[in-house]
Amino acid sequence: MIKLSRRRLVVSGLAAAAGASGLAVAARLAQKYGLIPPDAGGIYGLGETLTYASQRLLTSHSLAREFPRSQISPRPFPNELAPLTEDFKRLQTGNFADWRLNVDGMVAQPALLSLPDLKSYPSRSHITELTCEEGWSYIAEWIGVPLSHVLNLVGVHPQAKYIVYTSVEPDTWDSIDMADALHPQTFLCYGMNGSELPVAHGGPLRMRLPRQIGYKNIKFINRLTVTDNLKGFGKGLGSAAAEFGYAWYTGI
Ligand SMILES: Nc1nc2c(c(=O)[nH]1)N[C@H]1C(S)=C(S)[C@@H](COP(=O)(O)O)O[C@H]1N2
Ligand SMILES: [Mo]
Repeated sequence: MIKLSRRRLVVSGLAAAAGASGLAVAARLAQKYGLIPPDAGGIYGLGETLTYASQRLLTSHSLAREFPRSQISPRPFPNELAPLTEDFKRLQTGNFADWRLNVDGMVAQPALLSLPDLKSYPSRSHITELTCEEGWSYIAEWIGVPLSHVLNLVGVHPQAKYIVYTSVEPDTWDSIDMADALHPQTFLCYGMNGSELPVAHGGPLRMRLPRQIGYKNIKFINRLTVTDNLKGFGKGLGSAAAEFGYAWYTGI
């Protein structure tokens, strides 16, 4: 409901700005201001564009809701897991001492970061809800390092527009724009409810992005690639999920 009325507001706002009416005008303006998501196209592309554009224009600085400690769900549940790879099991057996996060792409200093490296940076936490598109959700305290901290360390090129994050799980990757990447609640998350992040929830490291829906919160990430263009990744739609028809942008 809220999304619909926001969308209408933006459409009429953009159309009014152009002194004309109609979705095509809004779409042209969205394009002009860089508000086209990578999976736009086809029949539903316009809707995706307007959702993304309206969120970016109207809620670009807002925070996901945070909850008091008393609201933390007693039994957070992980969703179903694909079998973990042999490589991952080996790392797990070694308590992730040999695990590294590979940071590459449009950065001044590519980096291979260990878990102790990540934990040596200023840690932050928030108590937020993880919402699955299938209709369930739970609240947990998430602990990690803001993605912005790591991006500042490696020195992101000014032309960069997206961060692609890849899981050890085969064919599992996603991306976010710089607004979400630099958002204060976007974490490289290594802890949950006062403990290490359990493997079932994506340990040793997951993306935690409370402004977007569950499936953007990729588990077991081991690579971040900074880029100005998503065309070279998979089918160019910005995520593995988008290749199956899920929206790339899922702002909540
Ligand atoms: N690597 C990986 N990450 C993933 C998934 C997955 O299957 N594999 N599922 C996603 C979906 S659909 C949801 S709702 C959340 C669930 O997070 P949880 O298992 O920690 O509750 O993880 C997301 N991240
Ligand atoms: Mo999900």
